[in-house]
Amino acid sequence: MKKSEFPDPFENTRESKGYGEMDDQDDPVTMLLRHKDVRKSAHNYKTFQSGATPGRIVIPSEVNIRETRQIPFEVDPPVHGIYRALVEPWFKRPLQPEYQEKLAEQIANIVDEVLQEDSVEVVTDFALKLQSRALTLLLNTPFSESETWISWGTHVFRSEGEALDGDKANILYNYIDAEIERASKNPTGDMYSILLDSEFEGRKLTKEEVKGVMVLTFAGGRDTVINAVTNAIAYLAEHPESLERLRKEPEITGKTVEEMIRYFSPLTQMGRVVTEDTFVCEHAAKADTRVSLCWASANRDAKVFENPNEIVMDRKINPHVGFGFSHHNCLGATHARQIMKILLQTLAEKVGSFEIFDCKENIEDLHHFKRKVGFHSINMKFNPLTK
Ligand code: HEM
Ligand code: EMZ
Repeated sequence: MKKSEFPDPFENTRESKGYGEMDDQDDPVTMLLRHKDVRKSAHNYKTFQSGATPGRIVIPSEVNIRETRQIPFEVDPPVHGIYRALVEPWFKRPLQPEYQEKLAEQIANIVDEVLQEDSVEVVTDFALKLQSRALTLLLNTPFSESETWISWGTHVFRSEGEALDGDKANILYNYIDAEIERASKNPTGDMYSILLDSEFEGRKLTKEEVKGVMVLTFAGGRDTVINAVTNAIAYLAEHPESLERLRKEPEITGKTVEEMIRYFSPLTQMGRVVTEDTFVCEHAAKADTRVSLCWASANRDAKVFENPNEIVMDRKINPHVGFGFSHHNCLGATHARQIMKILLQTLAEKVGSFEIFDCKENIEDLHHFKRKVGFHSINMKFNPLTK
């Protein structure tokens, strides 16, 4: 099997039953696997809520390592909409040309750096660096902060071999607390200062609310972006004809980004807490149990996507749910899409070919399902394009 192939572990169960079951720290999860059910349930916040105990909708559950409610992620309508409207303009800044120019410069620099190397470990020396540096643009903080974030590794709550790491989480919380104190004493134009100055129903946001937005911004956009970047590079390494196509038909780049997000589905699933006894796929789901919206499975549903297990670079109709669906759809998607688009353009412009030496796959263990979501490491060489 190719290194850049990501098999669909959900196919049989999705087609035969529509739901899967997994255990997670003695709080089991019923996983919704079909595109239609995932979209319908994402919309139905009254029965499937996000605003449960902080951390519970995440799989693996973060209730033991987190008390701060992530905003607007762990809030339901109608209050969700008020918070969301507050932060949305900030998250749309990646649409501005100046933002894109700075991002393009960062990406060009990092590609130029790896073109000099005989061997590059893409996860740490490329994707993590790129994600951290780009985040300084989203937060509007000094570039030098990215050095600190790089030192935290690829996930802010998890370490390799340990599903949840409380000590690691505390590093992030302490850092954010200190940044909020700094910004409240000496406001700048950064995200902390802007949030501290925002109004929610006639009062200023509290520090705890600001922390809730910031924890989410650090956690939600980290391994997802790292996996999207790494997997895209692995794919182009094994499909030189696709890299060539991006050079010849740059106008398809936006569609290719969407298709890669569908195929790789960097966020496998997200949970909801059931508020009343109900049924999913004729299966009883009791109040106060969890269901999950399995984006990764929905994105391979053959009822919706022709050739679901292939990357069709210019797929015309692509209603993927890789960035979620309905009111909680990904706020970071504007930023993530720009990263991916500029990355593909830059690679097409500067890289002639890649050679993969070896890799260690990152396989999520979802009880009955084992899902490849990315790589722990992948060593390769980037060869320059010679004109
Ligand atoms: C929500 C995926 C990057 C911030 C979501 C959701 C998904 C998702 C599936 C929906 C969660 C739900 O319904 O419960 C992804 C993927 C990414 C990515 C695949 C990269 C390829 C980012 C980045 C940021 C971010 C870069 C910010 C730095 C958020 C936030 C929400 C969210 C704030 C919650 C929105 C709300 O509740 O209204 N993301 N995400 N994400 N994501 Fe992302
Ligand atoms: C949470 C989540 C957000 C969670 C939209 O997804 O991403 C996960 O990686 C984090 O662990 O805390 O932020």
